[in-house]
Amino acid sequence: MSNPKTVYLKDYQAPLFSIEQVNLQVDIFNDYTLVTSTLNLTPQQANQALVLHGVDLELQTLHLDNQLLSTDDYQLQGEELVIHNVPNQPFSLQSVVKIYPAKNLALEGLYLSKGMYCTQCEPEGFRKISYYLDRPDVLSSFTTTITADKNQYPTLLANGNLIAQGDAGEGRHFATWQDPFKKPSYLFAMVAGDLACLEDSFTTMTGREVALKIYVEPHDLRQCHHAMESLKASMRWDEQVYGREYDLDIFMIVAVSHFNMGAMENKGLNIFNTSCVLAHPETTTDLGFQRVESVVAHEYFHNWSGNRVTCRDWFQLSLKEGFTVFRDQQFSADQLSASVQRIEDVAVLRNVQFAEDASPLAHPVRPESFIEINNFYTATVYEKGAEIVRMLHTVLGVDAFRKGTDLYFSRHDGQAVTVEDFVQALADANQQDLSAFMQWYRQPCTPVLSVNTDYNAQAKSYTLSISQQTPAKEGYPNPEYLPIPIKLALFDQHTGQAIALRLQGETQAVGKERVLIADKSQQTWTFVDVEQAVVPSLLRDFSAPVVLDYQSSNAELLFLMQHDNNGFNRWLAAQSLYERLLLAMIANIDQQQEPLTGLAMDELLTGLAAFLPTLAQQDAALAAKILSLPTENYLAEKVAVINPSHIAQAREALQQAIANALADFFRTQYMAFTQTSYIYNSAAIAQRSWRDQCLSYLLQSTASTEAQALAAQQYQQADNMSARMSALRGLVYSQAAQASSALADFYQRFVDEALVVDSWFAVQATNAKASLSDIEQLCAHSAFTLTNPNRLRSVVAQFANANPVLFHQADGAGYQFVANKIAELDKINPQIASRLLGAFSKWRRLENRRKQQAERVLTQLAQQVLSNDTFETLNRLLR
Ligand code: 0A1
Ligand code: ZN
Repeated sequence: MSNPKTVYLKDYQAPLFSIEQVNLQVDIFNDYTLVTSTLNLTPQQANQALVLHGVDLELQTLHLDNQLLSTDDYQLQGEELVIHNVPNQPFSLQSVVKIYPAKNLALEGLYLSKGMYCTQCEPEGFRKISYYLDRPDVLSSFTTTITADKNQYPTLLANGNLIAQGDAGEGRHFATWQDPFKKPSYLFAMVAGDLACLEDSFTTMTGREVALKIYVEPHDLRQCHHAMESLKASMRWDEQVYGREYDLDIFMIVAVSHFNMGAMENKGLNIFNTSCVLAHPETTTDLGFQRVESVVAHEYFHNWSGNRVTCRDWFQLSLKEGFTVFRDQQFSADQLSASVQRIEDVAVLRNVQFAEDASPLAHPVRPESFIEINNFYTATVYEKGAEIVRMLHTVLGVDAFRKGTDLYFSRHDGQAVTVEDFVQALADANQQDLSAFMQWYRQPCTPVLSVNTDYNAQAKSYTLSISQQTPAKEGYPNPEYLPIPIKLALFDQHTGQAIALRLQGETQAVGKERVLIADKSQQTWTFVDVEQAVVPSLLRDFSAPVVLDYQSSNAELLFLMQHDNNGFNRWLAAQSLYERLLLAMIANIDQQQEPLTGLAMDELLTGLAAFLPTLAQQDAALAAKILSLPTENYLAEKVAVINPSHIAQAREALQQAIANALADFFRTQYMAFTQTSYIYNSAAIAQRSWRDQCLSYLLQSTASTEAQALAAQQYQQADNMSARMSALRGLVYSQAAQASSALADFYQRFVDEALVVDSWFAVQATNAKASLSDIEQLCAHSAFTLTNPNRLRSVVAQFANANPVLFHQADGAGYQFVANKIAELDKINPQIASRLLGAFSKWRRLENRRKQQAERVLTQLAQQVLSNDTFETLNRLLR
């Protein structure tokens, strides 16, 4: 295959032309669409050729200042249109191109989703609609006119305000939209369809009325209310917390069934995956409701962090994504439970991002090169990027951080900027030097923070010795020391209370929680007036994205699980204890011994029995989280050589030990669940998650037959998806006799609800007790298709990422199955195909037999003709 081109951050050059105005005329016909674009261009330097991007466009005509150009006047070279002789003053360029949206299965540019026309332009999709300077630092004013058949496509939408509409003859009509804000092409959007609409309005903090509209297929109209409430809550929250007011008179969301990601923040016209808009108690679990809330907020927040202030180039992607994820995490923390939110966010970080950072796919939050930018919409850019912003927030404090973001937004409004500009604005607003934090954007890998403690009873002093080390990586042989904020408290072992904290040299104590900043190879801090031995609570709320290496005793961890007043750290203590036990069990299984029980297990079980009853009463959601064991993927990062079946065995053994020790407790708690009808609020959600956790443990206990009967009953009586789904999952995962009839019933009941059918596929694809032929059968089901990303993911991605035992079966058949799907999919949707390869990111650390199988399958795949997306990811995996 031809060698794809690598793009480097260091080669950045400002654009040679600016585009003041874009006028788009989009004429939709059944077999094709005609796009006429008129650009007003201004050269920024004399005598430069104009090079526009364009992909899969059939050029019809090209006019420069109203003069028709001949094929001698321009060249079409690969993905570029080059015009050598252009005026040295402002000029206009009109192109007419023909495109074929119905054939566009990659879902970038203009495409059809269930008969509805929609667009996805980030990052480089606009070039599939029209010739353009398709880069984020070219900002322009867009006017868009769409013309289409009136009956088939009564709804015609684009960015900004509707300025004209009417009849276009021959049963056609048109609508013209004008966006008053300059924007890069990646924020362009348009829609043509037959859609129903939920309308509402919002009055901004200065009293302006904004029309809110959510467009969906008519069948889905009853499932839009939660998204609308989430939108209004986000708009209010951004005013209150960041002082950000919405800027247009209309804000629209359109839900589409075929979408590569979660959603897209196009100016004034967000386009969403249906999975991130639709929610109804009968079809959506509590987690699904929360996902809608956070994605609606995320896209809305982009209006300022991303749209008003955008990225200079795609290397700066985390400028908008890291900051916006941080903002949506803050928002979600303010809606339900802050500690549960932080637990969930950190779980993703540790399970997904840490794994990426330790794999051949590792890259800095601001990458330095890429072949295909679509491969860099990663957990590192999003989640680690959000952690960097969170550290800056922690170090500055709430008010100083707000001063910083105010300056950032006012200084750079209407500009395309860099990560440096962001950090500099936070620094300038507070006269602080934050430049050391820039290194977090520049180097990959997760730092390890090692802590040693020493209590001197005579001096009543307590010393923390802290060192840091970031693993080296190809291209990054000498990682620098990073500023690592460590939020901590010290708990008196006898009273269980946090003590006042005075560092040596200070005249008085400063609070009971403090932030130390470790920024050297090795540092010590000594606290004085420490009357009794203490237990340290370190890295509270996960104050930095690091691996904490602190050899606490089991007793200390149990103490923190019970006494820490930071809910997140109670969870972290539980995770550390489970991790310690599980790693010992895995090592035993690796050596063909019994997993292990012994003293540590007894300590854990006694500890859980002692404090769970109270915790379940006080904070059921936290209790449910504390009982969730580290995932297989997380544990795989902690062993030198991975045997996925041993990891699963150990986890199952620990689950069973807890289940049997506390079976009576779980049964009583399950039976005490009293909710009658479904409501969506923090307390009700907490109760449901606790019920589900109790049921799931009961199903693992020796009383599983009884538990299966309870699950079957819960399934039948459920009036909401949370209850129904947890019961169905329990039946399937525990191989209950009732599982197959429940699955059949579920499918029949929800056959018309695509998102629920996705979850029906997912439960089966993640069943560790299934066989590979069961999974193959799911792909043979009439409802399965490769052309809908949600459906595809519900089987293939779920299988590859969340069914480790089957995916990693020792004969390599699981790998082969996924590789075959990737090869097939790569011809249809390269973005998603490339993403699926992430399931192989640990292949080099697998035990020998599996490693050889994985290598064989990946090398075979590399022999094929591949897209740039898949080529790049596969090369990084094999390199
Ligand atoms: N900016 C969006 C994510 C997104 C990226 C690419 C897409 O298509 C290729 C779609 C959406 C977000 O952060 O929500
Ligand atoms: Zn985003």
